[in-house]
Amino acid sequence: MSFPGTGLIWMNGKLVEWKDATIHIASHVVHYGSGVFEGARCYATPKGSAVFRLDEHMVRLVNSAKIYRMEYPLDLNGWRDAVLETVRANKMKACYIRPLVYRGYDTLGVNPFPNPVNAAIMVWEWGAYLGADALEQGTDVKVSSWSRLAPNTLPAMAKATANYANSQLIKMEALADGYSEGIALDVYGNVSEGSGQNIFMVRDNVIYTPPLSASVLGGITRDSIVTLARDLGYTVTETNIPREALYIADECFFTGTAAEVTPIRSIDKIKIGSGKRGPVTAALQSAFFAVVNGDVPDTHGWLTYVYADEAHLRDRAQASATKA
Ligand code: PPE
Repeated sequence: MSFPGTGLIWMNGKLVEWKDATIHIASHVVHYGSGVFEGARCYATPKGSAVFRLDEHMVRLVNSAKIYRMEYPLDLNGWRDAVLETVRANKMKACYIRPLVYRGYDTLGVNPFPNPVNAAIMVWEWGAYLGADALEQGTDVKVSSWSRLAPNTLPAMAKATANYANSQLIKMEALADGYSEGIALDVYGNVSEGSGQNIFMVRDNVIYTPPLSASVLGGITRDSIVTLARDLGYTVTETNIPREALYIADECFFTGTAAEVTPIRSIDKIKIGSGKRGPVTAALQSAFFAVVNGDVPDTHGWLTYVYADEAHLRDRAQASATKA
């Protein structure tokens, strides 16, 4: 994926041309990784374009900023409106959405406080993260020699730009060794997550994923898959997973906004299950894509329609009626 280089980017409340959306090299974020961000997706549904779990993404953004003591003058409604405005301004049908809150330009030195807190929202078309083939055939990955963030070093629950230095080490090692992605363990040796995805395994029809205490990001796709799996009657358990449990699992898969639901067919050159997308993964993939593409009723109230507020309100009302 490379950028088309056109379109409008939201910067501190103004929509500016792609080429003009620049910041100064002395900005704090460039030197010290002082930024937090989000990644959400807007899908084209039969009722119009809809952002998947917009509110949950914006809550996580606000919480990431809170952890890093960044104050930005937008509340949840403000963020929601800004994202929708940016998607609309770019007339996007389906896109990836990247809001970013960062420390800007005033003074260098580790102390971030003198610098202004700025924000931007970019949208662009981003296809299948690990390739369209991977969604069907599965992908080949390795366990990384890099561990995920240790507790009390960098906060894994914050989606901070700084965390992605660790992600890049994991990803580069995997690519250099001929794999598409790496799975990092936590510092205790339990399975944590991919460089930009949560991980699940299936054994004897039970679904397992590591808990938040295993240094994982609280993925919104992860939460959606747990919910959809339970809707389908599966037992889902959040528990520490030893590395070798992955090797002998029936199925493994990644989840993430960018990666969506990607089957894993081998780990460290060990075939997982049949070495193909397994039936549970396939069922969850179908359930996930049916919801995001608007092919089934939005019973959880996960879709925010971009261009037609009526459809959005109707679906919300339906969801709360179903829950009640
Ligand atoms: N763990 C990490 C480390 C992570 O970066 C992501 C998302 C997830 C788990 C899954 O979270 P969620 O998207 O809420 O289900 N990674 C984002 C950025 C990927 C990138 O390359 O940039 C994403 O998927 O949008």
